[in-house]
Amino acid sequence: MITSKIPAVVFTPLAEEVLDGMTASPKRLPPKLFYDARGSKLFEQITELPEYYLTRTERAIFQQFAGEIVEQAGTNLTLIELGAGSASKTRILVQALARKQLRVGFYPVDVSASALKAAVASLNGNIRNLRVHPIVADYSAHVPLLDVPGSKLVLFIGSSIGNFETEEAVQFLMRVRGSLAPGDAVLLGFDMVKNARLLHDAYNDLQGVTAEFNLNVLGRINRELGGHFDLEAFQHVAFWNPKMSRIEMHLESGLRQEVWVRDLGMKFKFAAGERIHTENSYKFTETSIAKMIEHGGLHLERTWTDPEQWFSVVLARV
Ligand code: AVI
Repeated sequence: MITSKIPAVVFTPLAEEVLDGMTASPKRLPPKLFYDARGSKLFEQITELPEYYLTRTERAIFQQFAGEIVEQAGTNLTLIELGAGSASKTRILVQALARKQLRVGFYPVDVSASALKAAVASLNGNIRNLRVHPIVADYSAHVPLLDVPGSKLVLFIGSSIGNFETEEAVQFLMRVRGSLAPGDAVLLGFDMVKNARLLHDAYNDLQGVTAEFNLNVLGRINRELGGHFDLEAFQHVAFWNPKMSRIEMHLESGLRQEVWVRDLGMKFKFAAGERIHTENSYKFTETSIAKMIEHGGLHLERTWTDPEQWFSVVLARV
C-alpha cells in the first residue's frame, strides 16, 4: 500500500496568535505581542512621558515606602519579578532588601530577552550582595517553580495586572499562588480609576510614542511573519470606557484594504474604520482590588498609595 504523508503546517506561537486574532470578529491582537525588542524600548519611553503618570507615581510610592514594604513582606526573602522589563523601579526594593539581608537573590522573568538584558546590566555589580538570575519565559502561561531558600516575594508591579481580563487576572493570581508556599507574598501594582481626562491623556501622548508603540505590533507582524501592513494606513485609537473601567487601545484602518501575511498564507480584509482591538488597561478601585485578590485565593495584607491615590501597591499573602 502506498501512503502519502502531507506535512502538517507548523505555526510559531506568534503566527498562531496572529491567525487567531485576525480571524476573530471583531479583530484583536493580544497585548503581549507589543513587547519585541522595539516595543520594549518604546514602552520604556512611554514610562518617561509627562502624560504617563503610572510609572513615576508607583516609583514615588516605592521611594517613600520601600523600607516598610520589605519589612512587612517577611524575612530571608528572595525576589521574583514577573514581567520585569528593565526592572528600574524594582531597584528601589532590591536596595531596601539588600540593606536588610546579607544576601539577596533576584529572579526577573520576562518574555523580552532584550529587556532582561537591560535589567541585569543595570543591577549587576551595583549592589554588592545581590545575585541576579534572569529567566526568559512567558509567565502569563506558566509561573516558573523556583526552589530557593527562605520565603518568596513575587512582584507583579506597574499595573501589568490591568492588561489581563478580570477572569484571566484571577486565574493568573491562582497560578502564582500555586507556585508559592504558605507565608510567601505577592506585591501588586494597581492603577486606580481617576479623572477621565488624565486617563485619556496617559494613552494619547502629544509626542505620539504610545501611537508608535501600538502600531509596532503591525510592524512586528511585517518583520517576523512577512506581513504587508502599511503602518500609515492605520491609526492609533485609545479611549476611556467607564462602564468597563478600562482604557481600550485599537488600531483603526483608514481605508478599505486587504493585507497579505506571507507566513500565514492569508490575506486579511479591512473595512474603512474597522478596528483591531490591541489592549485593555483596566483601572481599579479599593473594592475591585479586594475582590480580585480574594478570588485569586490570596489574603490582602496591606496597601500603600500616593497622596492623590492615583496608584496602589498591595501586599497579598498566601
Ligand atoms: C504595561 N502596561 C501596564 C501598560 C498600561 O498602561 O496598560 C501598557 C501600555 N499601553 C499603552 N501605554 C502603556
